[in-house]
Amino acid sequence: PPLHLKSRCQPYPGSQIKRFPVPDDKVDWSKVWPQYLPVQHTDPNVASRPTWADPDLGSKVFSPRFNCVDGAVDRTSFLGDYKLLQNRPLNPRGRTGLAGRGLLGRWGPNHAADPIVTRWKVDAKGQKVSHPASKRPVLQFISIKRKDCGEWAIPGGMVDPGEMVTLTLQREFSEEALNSLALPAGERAQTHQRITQLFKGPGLQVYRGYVDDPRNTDNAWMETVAVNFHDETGNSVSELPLQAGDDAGQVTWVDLDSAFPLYASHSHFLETVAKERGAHW
Ligand code: RP5
Ligand code: MG
Ligand code: MG
Repeated sequence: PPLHLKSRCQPYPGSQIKRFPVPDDKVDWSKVWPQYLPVQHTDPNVASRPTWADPDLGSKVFSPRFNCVDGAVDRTSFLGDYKLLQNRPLNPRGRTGLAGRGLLGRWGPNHAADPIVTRWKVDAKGQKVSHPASKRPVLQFISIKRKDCGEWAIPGGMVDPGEMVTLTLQREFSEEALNSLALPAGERAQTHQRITQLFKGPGLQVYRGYVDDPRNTDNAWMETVAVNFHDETGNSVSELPLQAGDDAGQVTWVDLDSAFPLYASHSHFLETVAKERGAHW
């Protein structure tokens, strides 16, 4: 499993706040560490109670049922039951140096979905391109450049309350890689049709679990389901009118390669795609 590294990044994203430094051997909660004094931080935007965020713990209007599907909000973790310390959910992967929710809306797990749309890389004659080092054919995936941090990433996003993950995968891909939210109604319908074809199959689930996301805190963390939608001939996906939208600043096809730096633990998901399909990594 990916290391708990980005979850300890300095400074905390969207702020100047320095996390309490956590050395590798103190990540695990089972290591007794009385000196540990995480910085408390909940982003002002999260605290202002947008629809996607929980109220503060301790607020009279908020009695979450942790480790349960709580109304429309899934508060269960793919890692099994998480512990609570003084009523706050504890990050199952360990200490991050920051308490509170930071930039995340939910206490405990924040569920996302990551659509990995792939095709084979081909030359001008339409022949598959093999990597000179590994001699394996190269896969390409549709990647977005995140506006928040400028890093390349899978065009994933949060599962809305009550939403089926299959829908989140298609919706986030449409919003971030096809800019569906900004398209005129006619074009939007056309895009929807095209994309429904691609996403109607089950896809290949390559990951389900914790994400080593820089926004993670001791009490709030990202989890995801990453699914690969592969177009063997490449014909239909190559025609998609790529246009960055919502939290994406750019969108393009990127070669799968272990050396290409990606957001959070996205590289780990792509490695599984490459291995499963016998591609270069
Ligand atoms: C990552 O954050 C997930 O893997 C997913 O790609 C993304 C969801 O957050 P937003 O893109 O909505 O910020 O942890
Ligand atoms: Mg999004
Ligand atoms: Mg997103």
